[in-house]
Amino acid sequence: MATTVTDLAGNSTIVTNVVKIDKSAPTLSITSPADNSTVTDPALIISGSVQDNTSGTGGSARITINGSTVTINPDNRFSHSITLAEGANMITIIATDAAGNSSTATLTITLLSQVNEAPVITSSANTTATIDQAYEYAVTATDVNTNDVLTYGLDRAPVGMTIDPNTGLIQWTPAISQRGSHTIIARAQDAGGFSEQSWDIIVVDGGLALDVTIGLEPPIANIGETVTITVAVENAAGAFTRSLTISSLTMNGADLALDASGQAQYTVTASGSYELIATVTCNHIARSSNAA
Ligand SMILES: [Ca+2]
Ligand SMILES: [Ca+2]
Repeated sequence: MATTVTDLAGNSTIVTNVVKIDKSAPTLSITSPADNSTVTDPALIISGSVQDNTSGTGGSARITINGSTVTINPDNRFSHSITLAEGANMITIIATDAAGNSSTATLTITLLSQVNEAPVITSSANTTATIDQAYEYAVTATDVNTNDVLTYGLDRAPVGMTIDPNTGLIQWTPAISQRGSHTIIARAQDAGGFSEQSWDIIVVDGGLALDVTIGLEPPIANIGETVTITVAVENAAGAFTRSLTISSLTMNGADLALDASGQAQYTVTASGSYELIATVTCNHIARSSNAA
């Protein structure tokens, strides 16, 4: 900028004055904490650094955090402690230089509850189980007090069901006598309390329905002829037993011995019709089949 100065006598001189205009905002960086952090301690230290194009520590910048002025160290770093309220806290850090240029950083930091609150079960239970097959369900829970150690238990459970107190893993192999509905109540707890989850498990038979058929060879026989009777079993789960009775006008439910392959021989001694009843018992289902 050049200015001409003239006195009353008309003498003049030119005065030169150089004015630098600072248009650069300070560079503000936050080292800690990370934005959107969740913390458990209400005392929070905010640290970072500031650079400006003007000379000196931090250039000519000054820092405020939520309106409070913060000291800038000779290495351009700053560190400032604030006290958080429970829940979400908005923190505004502003660096402003002498020319009024500013940079702003904002942080949202969430302070967790300081009260020891009970854990909350968040998992969904498996609601079906099969006789003789392993049922598993891992109960999982969350706790607002992030460092709490949780333990798990069963407040109501069928015979044989267990839960790992440390992991929450429920294990059970339903017995045949446990077919049907069972109500389970699991809990997750710590020193702050507990929460429960209740659900029903339906225990069903596995696999396909048992199928029993009686075969006759020949299907029609003359007196004195021997008939081979075969009791065939399909879809039995595991071991099974089978038995056979024969009835006629003159005979009321005589046993016919079956061999290991389910066959019996019967020699016809009188004319008429015969009723054969095969009974099959297996681990899961007992059912009869008739053939005349
Ligand atoms: Ca500047
Ligand atoms: Ca807790």
